Amino acid sequence: MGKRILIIGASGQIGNELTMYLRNMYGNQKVIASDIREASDAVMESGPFEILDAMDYNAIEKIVTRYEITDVYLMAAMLSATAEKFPMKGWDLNMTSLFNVLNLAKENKIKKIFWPSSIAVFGPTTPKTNTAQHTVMEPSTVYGISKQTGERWCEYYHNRYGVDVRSIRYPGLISYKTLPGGGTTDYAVDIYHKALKDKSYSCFLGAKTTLPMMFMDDAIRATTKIMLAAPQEIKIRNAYNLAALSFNPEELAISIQKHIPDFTIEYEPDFRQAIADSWPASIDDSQARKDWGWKHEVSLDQMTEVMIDNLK
Ligand code: AKB
Repeated sequence: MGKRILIIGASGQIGNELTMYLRNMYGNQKVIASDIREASDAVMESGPFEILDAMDYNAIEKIVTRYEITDVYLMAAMLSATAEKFPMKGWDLNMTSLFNVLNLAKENKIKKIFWPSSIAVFGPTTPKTNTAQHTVMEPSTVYGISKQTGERWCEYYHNRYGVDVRSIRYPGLISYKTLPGGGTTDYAVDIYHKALKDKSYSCFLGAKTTLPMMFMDDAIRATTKIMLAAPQEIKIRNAYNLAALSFNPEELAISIQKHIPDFTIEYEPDFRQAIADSWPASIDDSQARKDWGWKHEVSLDQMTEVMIDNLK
């Protein structure tokens, strides 16, 4: 039997683009999109879609059986800023959805899982620059705690039950197709929309807040690459560090000013500043590069050009 994929969280920032990319790779009917709400027109019109609550094990199991799913990409999650407002809801969603797919794999109902982790697994005591794969990890946000715990469970299910689960620690992701929702790195998407609309942006992070970031095309490439790798190449079964860019709001504004010279930015840090301050500024992803050949392609200025051209 060939590969049949279920994307849980296909309406979100990553899920939307991942669905279209995988449909292109494997064929529209082989990639079942699902979410608690309807997805973009592109996703809804190009292949199967199911309304699905990631917290409902029985509902996921039914879809897995009906479509004979082999691989699940679990992209549903509550991100860092929203989870600080709703800590228990964030914890419940992020953990229950993960256990649902891990248990499906444990019971041999699916073969392979992709589950995204995040740079949020690191915390204020983690070395800030070139943060290593193995280092101090004391996350201070609910989202970070859920991702770090999730990583431990992924490794446990792999070691104990042989579950083929693969994960990467996404940095902030930037795309023009779908808006992010509820993250601390969302400013780096928002800024492009406001630059084109108003020529000014009020940033909720300070000018010098450097964070690891990545253009969505690179993130999708990394996601599909790790899933295509031979099992023996995946040496880390919690989650791989993954890096591309590191910049702060001031540097991003300068990149935008190359296209919109009268663009201005001001800084009004809010509660998200403390979250950003607890995360690394740059990431050492040499292990991902060595184990499964990860390589980013898009620079800051290239990303700005694509963002502005497409949002215009
Ligand atoms: C967030 O800001 O919460 C996410 C992330 C870094 O995982 N974009």
